[in-house]
Amino acid sequence: MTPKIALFDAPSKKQTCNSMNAWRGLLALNFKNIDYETRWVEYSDIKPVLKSLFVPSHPYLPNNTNRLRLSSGVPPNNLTDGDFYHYTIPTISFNGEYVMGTRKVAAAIEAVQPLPSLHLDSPLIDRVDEAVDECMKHLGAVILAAVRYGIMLKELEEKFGGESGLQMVKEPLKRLAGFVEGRRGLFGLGNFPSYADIIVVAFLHCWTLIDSYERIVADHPALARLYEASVEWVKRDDH
Ligand SMILES: N[C@@H](CCC(=O)N[C@@H](CS)C(=O)NCC(=O)O)C(=O)O
Repeated sequence: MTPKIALFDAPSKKQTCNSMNAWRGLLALNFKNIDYETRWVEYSDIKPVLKSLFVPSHPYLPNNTNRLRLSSGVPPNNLTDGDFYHYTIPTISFNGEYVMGTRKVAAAIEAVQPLPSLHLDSPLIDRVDEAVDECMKHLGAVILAAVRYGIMLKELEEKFGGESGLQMVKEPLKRLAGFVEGRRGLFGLGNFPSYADIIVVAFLHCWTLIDSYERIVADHPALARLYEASVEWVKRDDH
């Protein structure tokens, strides 16, 4: 029998999953139809809660730190302790063990139940991850404003004007769509889904949370088709 897994996640205002990183873990669990329960932890409590559970700490860079530092002229290898999260979500626990970090969580889920496979050895994963990171460099703060404070993208645009993050994200978004366009099937690897698709779907799903999904996929029907094909994995998001 599959052991019961707990997924540590930070809740949106509606007590549903809103973090793109946590969604990767959640989608992997849903994809494999593995039972789990969510442990909600507010962002400010991630470190104290995981520390109190003796989760081994690990220095994780927030998704796009290296690229942000490069674009601001700060060498990426000049990182200080403060640049890292030492406790992050997603974290999962099963059989009394804790696993933290998106890739390690995916590997642990794959080990718990190997089929259907996430195809974690696919080189597509790094390429997709990199394109999503690039998008999040421009759009991450917008998602955060919406899910944490309920301020929607349209409101931000009306209030502050300026060049929309959506304009700046055109190139990496095109790259992302390129990974699924023109394949034999709906998915990055063709006819069967893999973790690379989960990374894309987690990203796209964040945009449904802030009512801007249509704007993100407008020019990229292949991304819309991937999201629609993945709708079963997206259903469970709140327990
Ligand atoms: N690179 C990490 C990034 C995970 C991450 O950035 N998680 C955020 C939430 S989306 C987090 O836990 N932040 C810790 C905090 O806000 O204290 C991974 O792959 O797991």
